[in-house]
Amino acid sequence: MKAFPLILAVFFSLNCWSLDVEATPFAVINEVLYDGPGSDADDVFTELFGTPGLALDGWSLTGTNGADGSVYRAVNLDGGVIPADGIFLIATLGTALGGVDLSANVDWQNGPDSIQLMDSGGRIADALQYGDAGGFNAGEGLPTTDVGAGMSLSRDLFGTDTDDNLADFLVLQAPTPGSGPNLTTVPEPGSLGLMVPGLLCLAWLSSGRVRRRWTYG
Ligand SMILES: [Ca+2]
Ligand SMILES: [Ca+2]
Ligand SMILES: [Ca+2]
Repeated sequence: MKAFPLILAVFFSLNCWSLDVEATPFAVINEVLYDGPGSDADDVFTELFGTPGLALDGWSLTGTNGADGSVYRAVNLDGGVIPADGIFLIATLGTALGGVDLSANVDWQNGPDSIQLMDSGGRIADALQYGDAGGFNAGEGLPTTDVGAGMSLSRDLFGTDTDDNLADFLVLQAPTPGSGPNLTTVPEPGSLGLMVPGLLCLAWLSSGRVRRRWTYG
């Protein structure tokens, strides 16, 4: 490949990346374990993924009952701050887990139920429906799997959020509280892999339809 097109592609790829990282501060539900192998309380956890330094004052997590659509619990996140690695770990008081950022009752009902992340303005920043509750589904897109004891539901290594729970959440047999999933390989882009997103980014920027990758809801 000629050097100039490659340099151009890299330039616009990096430009796209800088748009991503400069996007509005955000937080999403990243990983949830709600059904422990024994009693749930010592195993369960909920991870948020978000912008480092984002203060969670006024934010909350709510659990919605898939049987009737009622909110059965609200967990106040006041005082929480998304740490440098972007992963905010919440576990119950007395948990066996280390590295907990906030102790709260995140022993959510075993599904089908849902969890909503509410921002400081009372808007739904993100939502996860696990198991199909039919007319009482309160997640995003299609519900993801209702997993068995000891397994978790997690976004990918990049916290990708397409607002479709079924597409976005993986079932982890080995949960990763406080860190990203143990994906062993992350494909490295070749020159074509850089060229294509670079050109797409150029077309995207030219169209004037700049949309942030991370949006609430
Ligand atoms: Ca539970
Ligand atoms: Ca979302
Ligand atoms: Ca994790």
